[in-house]
Amino acid sequence: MLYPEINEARSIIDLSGAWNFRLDDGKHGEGYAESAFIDNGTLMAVPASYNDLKEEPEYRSHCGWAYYKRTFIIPNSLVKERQVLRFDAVTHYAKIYLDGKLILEHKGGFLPFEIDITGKVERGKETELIVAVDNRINHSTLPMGNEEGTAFFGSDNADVPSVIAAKKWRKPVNLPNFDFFNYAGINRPVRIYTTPVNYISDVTITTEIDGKDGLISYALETVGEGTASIEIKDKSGKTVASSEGESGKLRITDAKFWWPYPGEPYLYKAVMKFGEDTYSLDVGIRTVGVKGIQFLINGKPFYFKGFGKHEDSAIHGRGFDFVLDMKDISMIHWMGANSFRTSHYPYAEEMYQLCDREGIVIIDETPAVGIGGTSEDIYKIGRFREHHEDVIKDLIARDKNHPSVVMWSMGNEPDVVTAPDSAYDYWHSLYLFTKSLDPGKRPVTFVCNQNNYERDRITREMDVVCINRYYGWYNLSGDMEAAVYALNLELDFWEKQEKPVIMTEYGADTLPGFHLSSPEMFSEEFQVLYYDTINKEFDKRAFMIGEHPWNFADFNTIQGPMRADGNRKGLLTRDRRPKMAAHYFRKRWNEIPDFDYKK
Ligand code: E8X
Repeated sequence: MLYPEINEARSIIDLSGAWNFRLDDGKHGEGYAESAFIDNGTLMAVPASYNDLKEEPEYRSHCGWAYYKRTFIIPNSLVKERQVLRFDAVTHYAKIYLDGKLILEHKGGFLPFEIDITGKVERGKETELIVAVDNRINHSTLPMGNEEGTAFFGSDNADVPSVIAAKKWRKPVNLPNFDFFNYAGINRPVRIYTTPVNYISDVTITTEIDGKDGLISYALETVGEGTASIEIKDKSGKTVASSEGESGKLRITDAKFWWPYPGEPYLYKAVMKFGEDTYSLDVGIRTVGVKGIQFLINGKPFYFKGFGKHEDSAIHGRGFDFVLDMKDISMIHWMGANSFRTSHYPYAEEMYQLCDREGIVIIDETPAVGIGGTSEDIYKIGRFREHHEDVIKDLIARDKNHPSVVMWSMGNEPDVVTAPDSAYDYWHSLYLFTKSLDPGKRPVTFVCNQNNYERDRITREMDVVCINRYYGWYNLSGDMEAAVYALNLELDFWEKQEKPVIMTEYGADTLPGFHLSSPEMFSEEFQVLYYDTINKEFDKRAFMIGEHPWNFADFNTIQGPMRADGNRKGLLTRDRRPKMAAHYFRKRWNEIPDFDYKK
């Protein structure tokens, strides 16, 4: 799916701003109801989560529908163009109404969806747009919510009978089986974009390296009449290759390749034409792959230095915040990092575009988090497989052309030990499905939670083993001597698997400004001790090819007995101020090379 762009053939109408808004009051039946706007509600910012933008508690505790409304008009100058209404992300379920008529529904809160509205709006008339948004989570959604009382992070603590946390005796509540606040709303931009009636509907670009030359394979999908062509321009605007036709392979002699920062993330511009239409795309010539226990970028062994992140900030919630993304890129560079995982859902497209330009490597993750949380076999009682496949299809369709994306993560911390065989069947088939969809043939993984690694049959089958371990925090708490012992027992196991391993999460909740002469949990000194102790163990293992502390920054969660104003494992505070551990990693990572760190 192409990201909207303005050029000589295409235009954009941005629908950001203050929309009419109200939470469903539960008195008008399921879903959208005209009555939702009996009064004109309040005003709500788009794009943003609605949860932190008002002061009444129901904005954070709401479970169910919310309604947004605004009008728009198509300028006369555009009425002859093809007009498309695009939502970059509406969390989690959306119903779209044009002048009161349901025209589109979409499940999934982190990927774009769109509808051609050409001819659906009257010339010169204000058209009413209503977006109904449902924030409910359960065993059919990704991320997953508990459906009864089985708890994760205090949504219903262990000594409370599950029936109390169930929905029987009160109006439904969301029970997230994941550790981030269930921010909801129109979280990313809404736009109407136009194209000529004969247009380019999709582009697929893959790249290879042949000695000093780069090879760019391209395939256009088009609608209507026209002839297709492509030009590849270098940074100076000089055309270095061109071709006619809707597909082909172009050789760039003496090419400049895309390298992670501090290497040069060189980008060419592919300019495609079809009839009156034109579309351009940044192209980074690079290769990725796994060889033995190494992850190769451009044939060289890469070491992942970075983080698990969140799209999370005060006020905005999970709402798109380009300024914050720019700040995060700056902090990533400042810490000498080279990568991050889009934990635990696809991020806004603009962040991937920034990473293409800034040379930051991305592990691109689906919203499949929280799969489990029951004593039963979640793969038998859950209702999420079809949606999971849809999400993977849409994720690859959206992000397949980014040089910064080097690996797909099918999900985070699913339960793979309660029912190991059905877990294996689920994830192995999904792994093959994901591999089949990516024209770029990127490695595929999922992220495994702390478990009985000998009982877990599936993690070891991934292209790269990605594990989250909290020895010294959630278990063997504060006892770093025992943590090192237990960690090494497990690393001995992974050594035998002969796969590259990334520690995709490890960390310690840390209260900024809490200092102790003798490091103990929650102090800044302990966070440094924890990381320095564990990193020393990684440095002894050639197959450990990456370290991603959890988390880049503090972030908001549901309330619970282990969350003091959210999750505090950040190297940075929520407003991006460095704790001691950020300074520790800045020193460490600026001394570790991106390539050939492990001989
Ligand atoms: C944590 C992280 C959480 O924030 C992340 O979304 C997924 C969790 C660790 C689970 N991984 O809690 O800070 C470890 C459980 C071990 C018992």
